[in-house]
Amino acid sequence: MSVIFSGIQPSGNLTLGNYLGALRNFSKVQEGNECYYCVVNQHAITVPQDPKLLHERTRALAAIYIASGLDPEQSTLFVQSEVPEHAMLGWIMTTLSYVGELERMTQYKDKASKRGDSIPAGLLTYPPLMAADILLYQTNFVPVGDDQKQHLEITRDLAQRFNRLYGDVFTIPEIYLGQDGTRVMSLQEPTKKMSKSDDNTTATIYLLDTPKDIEKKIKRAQTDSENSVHYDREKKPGISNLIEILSAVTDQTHEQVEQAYAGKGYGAFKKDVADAVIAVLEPIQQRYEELLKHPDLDDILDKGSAKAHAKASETYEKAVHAMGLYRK
Ligand code: ATP
Ligand code: LTN
Repeated sequence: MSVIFSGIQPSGNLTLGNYLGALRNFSKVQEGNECYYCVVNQHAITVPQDPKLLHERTRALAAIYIASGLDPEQSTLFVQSEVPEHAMLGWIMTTLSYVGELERMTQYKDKASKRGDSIPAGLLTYPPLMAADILLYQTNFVPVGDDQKQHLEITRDLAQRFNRLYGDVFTIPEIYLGQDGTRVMSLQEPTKKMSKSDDNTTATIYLLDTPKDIEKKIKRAQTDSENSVHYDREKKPGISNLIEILSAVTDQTHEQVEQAYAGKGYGAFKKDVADAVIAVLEPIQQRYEELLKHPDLDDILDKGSAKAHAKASETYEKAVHAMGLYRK
């Protein structure tokens, strides 16, 4: 049995990228493992958030977790800010981090470049908080999209640094990318990743988009003029992205998709991609609506916090004792 930990920020409406790159793998690995899935609201506040929206999105994300297949009996679902050890160990990890290594993170560089002269310090210290999330649970595997590789590397470095200085306290975690490490790209600029914070909403399929919107967005997705469904990330990024999406939602290889559409044009292909995406998202949307209204959701999160807290505090105590950060 392995310990699995992952988190998503309640910082916007979830996308098909979040689902195929992360969420879907969460439920695939839950059986037979000890899993913790967290709504990382303290990471979300590394950029300004509207308080009311942040509150709503926190609950909504927990409902999406369950709607997309997480079973609260098998997995511990909780909200980061309800387990204070995350921020507490986050501070310790910050003290072990070097400014230079934090400044090299591509996510930091991307997000900081959009903030002019007022770069929140939390954007820089985001990785040590993420390391704390993972290390508190003695995690073996972290299912995330491949854009998080760098953050996983620094988490491993911090764990090793701590263990070298103060003795073996933390398990060294590994990234879990799933079978193909799907990275869903923007429908409008297919060399960029599909992102929930993209201003151009036609570039992004949201998990809660209506079937009509999904159809429209896929129909308008950028392709090329060849009219041949053929996988080539470099030369045909738009079509390759759609092939990847169809492969992922129908559990086929790229080759199988290419074969099925040999001699067919983009019109028919796009229609099938849209239908396949809708077929995966509709049941998730139905369950989500039911859950959001149900009082069980808060019970699940209350129990999740208590369970997560029990494990997190055990690790935290070990860490502060190893460091001499205690009195009695
Ligand atoms: P933002 O775009 O606002 O920075 P995000 O969409 O990247 O946010 P996160 O909360 O940072 O969302 O990521 C949640 C999880 O979804 C992570 O594991 C991340 O790797 C994964 N993920 C996000 N976008 C994609 C994508 N386009 N393809 C595959 N996985 C993705
Ligand atoms: N940085 C992650 C979100 C995140 C996370 C974590 C993922 C915060 N803490 C711990 C896995 C484990 C992202 O997806 N942007």
